[in-house]
Amino acid sequence: MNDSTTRKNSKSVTLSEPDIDSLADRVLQAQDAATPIGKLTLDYPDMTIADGYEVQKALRARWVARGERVLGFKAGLTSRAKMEQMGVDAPGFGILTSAMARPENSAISVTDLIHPRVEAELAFMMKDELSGSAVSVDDVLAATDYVIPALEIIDSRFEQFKFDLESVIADNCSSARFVTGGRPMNVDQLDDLRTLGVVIEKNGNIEEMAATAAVLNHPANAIIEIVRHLHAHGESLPAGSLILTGGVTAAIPAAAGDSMVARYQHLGSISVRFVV
Ligand code: 0L1
Ligand code: MG
Repeated sequence: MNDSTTRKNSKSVTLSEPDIDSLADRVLQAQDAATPIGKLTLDYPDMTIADGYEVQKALRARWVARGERVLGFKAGLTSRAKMEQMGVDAPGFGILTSAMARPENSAISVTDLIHPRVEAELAFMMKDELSGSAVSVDDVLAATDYVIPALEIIDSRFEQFKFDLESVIADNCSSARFVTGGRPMNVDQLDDLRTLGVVIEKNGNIEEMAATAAVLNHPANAIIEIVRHLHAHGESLPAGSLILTGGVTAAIPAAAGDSMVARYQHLGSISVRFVV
């Protein structure tokens, strides 16, 4: 095992509290000012994934202190296309807050963003709490109220969208905005959550297409990973959480003037447009 693998796998928190606070302030400032920064490992080369989650936790405390409500969680980097696009080999998890939610068909301002990209995802609304390290796909489906199409607008705060897992986790896995829409459905109304086709159009042209199995072979697996992650941090997944399970394809860059539509088999379509 080389040094970098050892570092990436490390579950130990190595940063001091003042360093965690200072990195959370650095990321928050970059998010609020829409100004890119260098990846955090340039200054903290020994930073671990556990450190990244500590910075994310400090970021969450800052959002909550200014009145944002935690609405749920996101899993990112859950499809092969996304992992290859970003050059990482494991999923990451983040928090969804009320400040990130936008209405369906809304105009998203790019002025508050650095270099937005769009991902089409399957979102789950949970009706029951899930906890522990041994949750199954059936457990996830039984605890799901409904599934619904979602578009996530990600916006890495790192220059040129270049980062490592430690840094991107500290940046809440690039979360920026998200939209849910289309037709919500109960899971028992759908034959198989793995075989739902998704076609993504940008400015009227088909840009990407995939089936929902692209996400960890079954999008419920993303929720299993989130529950395990929360369990490892002494938390559970509360009832009422919205979960974004990850982009089914590589993320698509967006600029002012662009419109995006994702069409989902059985679940309708969802769209956003981008303005200055
Ligand atoms: O939601 C995502 O898959 C994004 C995770 C972070 C990596 C990225 O910014 O592409
Ligand atoms: Mg995503």
